[in-house]
Amino acid sequence: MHTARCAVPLLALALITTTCGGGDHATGAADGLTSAATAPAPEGSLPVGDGGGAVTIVAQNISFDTTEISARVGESLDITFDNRDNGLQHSLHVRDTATGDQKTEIAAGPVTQTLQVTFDRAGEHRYFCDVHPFMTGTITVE
Ligand SMILES: [Cu+2]
Repeated sequence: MHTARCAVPLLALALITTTCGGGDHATGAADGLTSAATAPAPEGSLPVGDGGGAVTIVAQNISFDTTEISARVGESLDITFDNRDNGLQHSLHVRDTATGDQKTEIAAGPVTQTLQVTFDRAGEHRYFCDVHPFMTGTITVE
């Protein structure tokens, strides 16, 4: 009998390197992205500029809704002129500001315009519409 069995035992080198520490879980959970976006949100209220005032004058039905305004010498007054007369032209013309007369362009509504005026002397200052001179008001400056 001649049975030659070449039984080469494959010693499987089971080098199973078990890397312990299975997966680094959230180690650095305390860093970074805490988005504390503190947005200072000024709302849509009328901005009162530093040291000045603001007022809105509406032109509607060929008249100003505001005809009495107060202001102070040397302080700027931001006027929003809101022409709501559809298809009708108005302007806002302010007399005797620190830089002379100031006025918006004559424009047909609906349109909103702005005018910033400053007065260098006290008293009553008239304003009116160039198209309709009977549309008038007074800014009392003190
Ligand atoms: Cu007018």
